Amino acid sequence: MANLLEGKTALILGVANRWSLAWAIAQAFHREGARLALTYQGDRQREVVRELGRELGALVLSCDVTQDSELERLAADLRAAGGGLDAIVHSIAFAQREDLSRPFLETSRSGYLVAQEVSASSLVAVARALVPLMSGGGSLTTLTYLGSIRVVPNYNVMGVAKAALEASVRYLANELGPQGVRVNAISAGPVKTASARGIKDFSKMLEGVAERAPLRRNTEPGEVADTAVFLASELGRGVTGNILFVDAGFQLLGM
Ligand code: 0WE
Repeated sequence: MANLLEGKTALILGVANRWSLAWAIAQAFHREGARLALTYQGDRQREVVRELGRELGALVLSCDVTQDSELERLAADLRAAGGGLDAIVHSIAFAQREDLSRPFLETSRSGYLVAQEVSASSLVAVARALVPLMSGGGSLTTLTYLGSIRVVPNYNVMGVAKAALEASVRYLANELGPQGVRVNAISAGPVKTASARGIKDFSKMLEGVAERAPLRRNTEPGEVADTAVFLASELGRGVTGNILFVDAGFQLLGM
């Protein structure tokens, strides 16, 4: 594998730190010759992501994906920096911590809406603002999880948001296909990122998956990243509206 993304420009949303799946994807895109822009959210992440961006010669911009005005500014900044986009990776999710521990039945209206806004609605907003930069077609990829289609203890409101995200992938793929823009999701097995920190029994979950998954191990960030490369590259040209499992085979188990 070499230079599968030569000559392409990619935008990656959702790098928080070195453990982020978005960072593994950024490194793989860089390895394959892509020109990169990264976005981060909020002052707390600015210095970390600027430093990471420096390592890959990436343009680093701030963007809160719940604000259309920020997405419009991002689109304008990218146009100013030289125009086109060939690939977008959306690797963003959030639910209130208490909604990932108490019973799903106790999810508040506001907690439900926050999870939907940040984790699902943002994909549509990103597509609306940034697909206009994909004049030569392109690829939009998001990250999802098995909890969208099966009950995973405590995933709760995030499972509902990921279900909406996956349905959004299909509707966007259908509408954007005619302009050569493909839309897909990668359903990654659990990975110990900052998002997983503090989730009750997460280490036990990882052990349980590694024991039972057909490949008898957990998912590595680099495997998710290489699948994102495939989807963004010409190799993925026939794939749209799909949810690709990169999970050591765990999803196929019934018992
Ligand atoms: O999508 C995710 C993580 C989503 C997530 C995690 C947090 C923790 C900190 C969204 N919002 C927050 N908000 C916080 O305040 N995953 C696929 C990882 C994950 O999270 C889980 C999992 C798995 C797997 C939560 C409960 C059960 C399983």
